[in-house]
Amino acid sequence: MAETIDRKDLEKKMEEEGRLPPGQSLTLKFPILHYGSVPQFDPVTWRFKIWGEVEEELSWSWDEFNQLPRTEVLLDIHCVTKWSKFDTRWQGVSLRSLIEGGYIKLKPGAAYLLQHAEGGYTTNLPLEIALQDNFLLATHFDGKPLTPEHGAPVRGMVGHIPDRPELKTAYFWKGAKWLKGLEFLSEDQMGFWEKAGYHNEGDVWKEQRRR
Ligand SMILES: Nc1nc2c(c(=O)[nH]1)N[C@H]1C(S)=C(S)[C@@H](COP(=O)(O)O)O[C@H]1N2
Ligand SMILES: [Mo]
Repeated sequence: MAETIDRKDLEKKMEEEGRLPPGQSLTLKFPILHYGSVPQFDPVTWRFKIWGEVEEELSWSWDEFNQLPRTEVLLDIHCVTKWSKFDTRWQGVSLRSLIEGGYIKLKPGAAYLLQHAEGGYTTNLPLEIALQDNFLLATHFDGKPLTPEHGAPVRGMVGHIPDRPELKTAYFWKGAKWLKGLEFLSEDQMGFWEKAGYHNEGDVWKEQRRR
């Protein structure tokens, strides 16, 4: 089958370029993976909240969220269930730009981020990673608004940027779909899969799948 040949060839190319983490295989599809059901998005009642180690708690409406500075990033995404998707193009808001732009004022003790999603899903990252160029509050994939299944209207995104080996990359579960809140913490707190036995750091290059 032509598709199989394409997939294998591309996978080999990614491996040769050093872009295929250990134990991963390339997919041309875009799998949908989550725990629980897909929530409804109501742009009128939706709020995005920011709390914890911040000088001021925030609550943005969908209109307000859409006025934040925007950026685009190309990411290779790696799911712990072993599929990888390359050169995915995302648009949205960089967390670092919100801090640098004074939209969010962190307290000096802030060191970790806990993403809170609709339905109770959570996932944690150190700010060291959440403030890198490969973490995004994404609203669009490939120029189109996120579909409900992929996390509309906003999801956390973490992936690898080719030729940026200095950036740490975590598995894709560390980007919460249907993101509703960011909690800044002085001490690390495990999220949904982390508590269930997945690795707290989840570095794709170190193949940190489970604890
Ligand atoms: N809210 C929420 N976000 C989530 C999950 C989830 O169960 N709930 N699963 C994670 C996992 S394990 C993966 S691989 C990606 C899958 O994103 P996709 O369905 O857009 O491929 O979402 C992540 N974000
Ligand atoms: Mo995953």
